[in-house]
Amino acid sequence: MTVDLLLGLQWGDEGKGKIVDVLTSKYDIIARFQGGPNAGHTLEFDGIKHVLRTIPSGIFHGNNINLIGNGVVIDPVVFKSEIDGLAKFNLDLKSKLFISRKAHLILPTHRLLDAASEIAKGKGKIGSTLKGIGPTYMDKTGRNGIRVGDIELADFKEKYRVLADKHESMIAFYGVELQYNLAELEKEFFEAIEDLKKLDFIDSEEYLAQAQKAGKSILCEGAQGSLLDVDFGTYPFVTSSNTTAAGACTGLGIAPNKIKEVFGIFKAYTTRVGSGPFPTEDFDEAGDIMAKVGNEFGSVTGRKRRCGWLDLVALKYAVQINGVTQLMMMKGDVLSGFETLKVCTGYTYKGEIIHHLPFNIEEENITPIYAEFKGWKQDLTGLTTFESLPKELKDYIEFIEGELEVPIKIVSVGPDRKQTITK
Ligand code: 2SA
Ligand code: MG
Repeated sequence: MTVDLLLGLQWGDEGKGKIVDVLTSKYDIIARFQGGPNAGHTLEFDGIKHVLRTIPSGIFHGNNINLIGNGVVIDPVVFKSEIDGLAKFNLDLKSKLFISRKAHLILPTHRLLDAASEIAKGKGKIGSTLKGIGPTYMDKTGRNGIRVGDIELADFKEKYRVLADKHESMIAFYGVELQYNLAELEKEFFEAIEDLKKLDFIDSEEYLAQAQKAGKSILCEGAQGSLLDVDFGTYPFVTSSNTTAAGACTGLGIAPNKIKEVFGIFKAYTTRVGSGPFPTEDFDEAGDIMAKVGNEFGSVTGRKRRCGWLDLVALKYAVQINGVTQLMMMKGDVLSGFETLKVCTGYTYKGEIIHHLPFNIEEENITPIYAEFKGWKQDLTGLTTFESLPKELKDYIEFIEGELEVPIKIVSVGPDRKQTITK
């Protein structure tokens, strides 16, 4: 029996989808524990590129079970399009994919509320993916939410009506201009609910408890990144769930002492999409090169990602909060060609040198302190062994491991499953 956990250590888009995909053959169950269709996990294999939103990244592998936990929020409409998109792969979804009855549903009006809230915030907007994530988690913690299990109950439509009507009055309260046809959105929603019902709803915490007793291995799959955690991220520019290790316990009902390995995924540089502080953001050529070579465009919204150098202060914080036991460095290949690489090892903050993330980070009050490294020219995308990596990259890796005090076990040098170097 093993329960391991995989999560992103930065602001999302670290390449979790690829690593889960590489690791899945080792696990019986892959379980998503938080977030919703604001995630976009990109998998590439056999020349095919596929983006998953709510469905765990183990879906393409053999016989493993994929589970959507209670901590996830599900938009039936997005989910339906995800299922439709998988049709060409001929997967037996009914036997491979289960949904927790306790997962909350994203209603069409949650999406509208998300949009209204962002418009009302104006310049201070979060840069939400507008998938209704925030309003759905608000209803969950406010004890007003509708859960997947409610679909099976006789009063589901009434519950829906009460909540949707309340949302409509809240949208009106925002007083912003928003064009929508609720009747159409609701038609689409209830059609998608019928599709959702074709899959099995389960009491997933019980299922996972039994699976552990039966000796099955479980990989918990995180979405977004640690710095978007609602408690520990760069609040309020965060998502509305716990993206850190604790989220796996509450989002699946797995006890903390059952979790063994915590795989922390990070990019060899840093990206962020949406608003909010990003101390090492590079507004010059380097940032542009990273965006271009790394193809840094959001898989959900298509937005260009902000890019910059690796921030070891932020990374150390994420390693600490999550109890990371193994690191995986993604997109090392994107850094090929730079004369010099920079790594942030501290900040100057209000005239002092600090080595932690302060409560109030704003671009104006924080200046990164950088260590510099010699770059390499070699193209890495065809390399298959750690020994064959350029010396400069090995030095870069060694420095990061020394600072974080956790070994880097995997170095990814391209999007394909095959472009994964194990150390
Ligand atoms: P929301 O939609 O309300 O949760 O947005 C709040 C903030 O969180 C950011 N956000 C993200 N940033 C990067 N990647 C995200 N998803 C990844 C992807 C998936 C992943 O799109 O590929 O790596 O798991 C994601 N989701 C939310 C958003 O930009 C706002 O700043
Ligand atoms: Mg992504």
